[in-house]
Amino acid sequence: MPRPLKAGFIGTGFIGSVHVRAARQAGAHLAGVVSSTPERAQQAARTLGAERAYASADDLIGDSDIDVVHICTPNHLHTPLAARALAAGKHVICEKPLALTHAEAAGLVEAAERSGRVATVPFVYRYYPLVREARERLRGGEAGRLRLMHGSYLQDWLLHEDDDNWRVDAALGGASRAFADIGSHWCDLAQFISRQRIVRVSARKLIAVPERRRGDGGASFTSAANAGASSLVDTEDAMFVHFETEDGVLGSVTVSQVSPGRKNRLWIELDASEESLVFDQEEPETLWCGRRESATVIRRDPAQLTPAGSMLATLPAGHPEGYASCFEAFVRDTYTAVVTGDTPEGLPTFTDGLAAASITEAVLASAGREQWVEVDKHVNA
Ligand code: SOE
Repeated sequence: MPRPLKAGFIGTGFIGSVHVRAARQAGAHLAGVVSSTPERAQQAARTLGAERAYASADDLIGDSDIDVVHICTPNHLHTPLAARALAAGKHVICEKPLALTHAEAAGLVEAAERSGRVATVPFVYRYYPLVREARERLRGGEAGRLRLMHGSYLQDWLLHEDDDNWRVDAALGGASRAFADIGSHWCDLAQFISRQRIVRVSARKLIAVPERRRGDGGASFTSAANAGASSLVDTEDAMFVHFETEDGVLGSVTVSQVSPGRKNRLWIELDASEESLVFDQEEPETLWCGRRESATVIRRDPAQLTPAGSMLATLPAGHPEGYASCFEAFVRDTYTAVVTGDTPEGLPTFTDGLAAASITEAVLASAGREQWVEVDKHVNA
């Protein structure tokens, strides 16, 4: 029997621990972790059940025993760490946004191609069985010709001026905050389900909380402790985007991290000529299919879904699955690609991370110029 893959994790916050659990579920050996301090790394290694704490990211990357490096750090470290891990011959799973700029993301795609290693980005919402079902209904022609895509991705964890997080600081999180962090997920999902690329955008941005009291760096989805001095904010709390795809499908999305009561509400509707399809990631056990005569709610019942959907359903109907199951399926597919050399259908790679970086840069350019911008032609324009 082949030995289990050895995985190392750089970053042990909320998302780092999600990666560790998914890797364990996929059968990896949890070789070690790196955190922002050696003490935190030791604590995380104990809590998460990893073999050891490394003193630095370079120590982990330099360990010839490790096969796969998971990068779960603040955004500004993604590019340098992913480049070093690929150069050291590691397979890489790098959190989104893959890079702070289109140019950096393009460099990583080239580095991944040169290395021949597997390089993926966790656009994990692709792994909901009912997302695959919606994709299948459009592919099979059952829903008719796609005309419109619209929806929103809303959170409230950055609602108040004393809500702080490293993402607020453009030097650590990048010039775009809400859009790069969660709008990128929505656009990836829209493109994945529709199999169409977003090619033009028109955007407006909102900084609803222009000054924030800085805290301790703040973990995602928690309020900052010890709120300190105020500083000006230059990353957006919300973004409104109109877009057009390569086939002329029109769309719009509202992205916000300041919508009271909304925790992680990714909602997408695709309106085709015969049927509208609605997926709400906070209610992921159902897909709403509307027709003029009647509307149906499709449930995540492996016995009723098409093979594309049922292959991702791990539990019988009525036993709710969710975000963690998606993450597990994504990590399992990445490891399958490492072991077999074959890319499972729908695996999001660095190329998809680059596509998200292109859209983000176009959205920022459009919001700045207040005009429509072509996604692939905006760079250095
Ligand atoms: C915070 O907004 C966050 O953790 C994102 O960074 C994730 O990608 C998203 O899945 C949930 O929200």
